[in-house]
Amino acid sequence: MELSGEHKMIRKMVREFAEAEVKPLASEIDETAEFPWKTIEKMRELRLLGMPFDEKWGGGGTDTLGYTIGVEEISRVCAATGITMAAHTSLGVSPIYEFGNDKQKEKYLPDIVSGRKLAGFGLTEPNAGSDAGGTETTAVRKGDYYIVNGTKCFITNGSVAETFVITAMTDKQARTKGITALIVEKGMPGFRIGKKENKMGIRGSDTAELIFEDCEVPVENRLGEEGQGFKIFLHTLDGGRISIGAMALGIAQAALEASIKYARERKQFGRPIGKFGAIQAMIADMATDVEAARLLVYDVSIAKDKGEDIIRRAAMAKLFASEVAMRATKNAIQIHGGYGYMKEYEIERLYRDAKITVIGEGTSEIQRLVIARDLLGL
Ligand code: COS
Repeated sequence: MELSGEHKMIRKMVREFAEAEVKPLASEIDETAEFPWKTIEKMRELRLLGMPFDEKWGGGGTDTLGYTIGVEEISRVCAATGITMAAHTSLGVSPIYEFGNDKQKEKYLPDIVSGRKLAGFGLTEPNAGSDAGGTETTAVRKGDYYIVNGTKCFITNGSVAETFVITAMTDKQARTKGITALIVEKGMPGFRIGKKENKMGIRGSDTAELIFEDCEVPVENRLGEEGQGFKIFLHTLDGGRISIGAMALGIAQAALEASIKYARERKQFGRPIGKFGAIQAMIADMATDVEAARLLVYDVSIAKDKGEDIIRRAAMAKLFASEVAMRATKNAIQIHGGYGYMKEYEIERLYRDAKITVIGEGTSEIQRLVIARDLLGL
């Protein structure tokens, strides 16, 4: 796909930044699982934490495709930083940007769109993963407040973000139509951060529990009406799935580039291993996969800005790109042989980082369910 001059510039700018500032830390934050605050500060200065939002709120003013390219480029060098950016932007900021009233936008957007404060999204619970409607967190109205009780788990940016949008049940009988979205802030009485997770991959990103114990959330922090929370969240996840597709694409691109470089340099049986058909086939398939994933992810990014229905296409792009990332990183290790298995070569990190993309923001099984339901209309 031929990109416009503006999109090419975005790629160039983000790639230069990623190579210079993000890549040198990728291995270290993977090893130490330390959140890359210094990188986040630099991303804030470049408006990389609010790329698709209006400049009046401190955003980058790009379209969704520009943002997709941004997440792809950051993830190409460090998926942990990529997911931090994607979760903040697509899951943390977007619901307030799209569904907030004027007062909520004025109160929250300047800080989170500019990235002065990080944002997160609290949907998943110990007993509500794929079944996102199974939310057990409750919000009981008491005067001008909701009293919130429950636990959210596996929340990206959980311990580093200051503003979250969460789901809570306000009417259990109404099932998914009884779920309400609330904006919560760190520091609200009764809201605390629980366990910080020790993960297989994307280790430099932050994942933590959010715990609510009789937390008082002002009614004015309700996003939309009571009962609209489930649809707000599913809509938000459609956009989030594009960003996970972009992250997977960046990881797959990195695996492809490393494999090409290694296949040209590594000599066995007196010649570069890239001369052997078995290696050529893996590289050819990897490149074809990456190209196809890119087309799907870019196409749905453009469709989103046109206001088209993207539910199926976002699921397809995320499903395909994440499975491409799995295949590409697996074969990149195979091409690198023993060296690929060693931490020094940084290929095994790509493999570990790729795995979350077939799980987070809806497993591959859920994406197939969303696609099939849409096609079959059942
Ligand atoms: N955007 C807006 N509304 C949507 C929607 C979407 N993408 N998808 C469905 N809806 C609506 C439906 O139209 C339905 O509305 P009505 O009741 O008015 O008809 C309502 O939401 C409920 O939908 P549905 O009955 O399909 O809900 P289910 O509980 O059966 O399941 C799935 C929905 C499985 C698709 C949903 O739970 C899901 O996406 N699960 C995965 C969650 C996930 O990704 N978790 C990871 C979070 S990581 S941040």
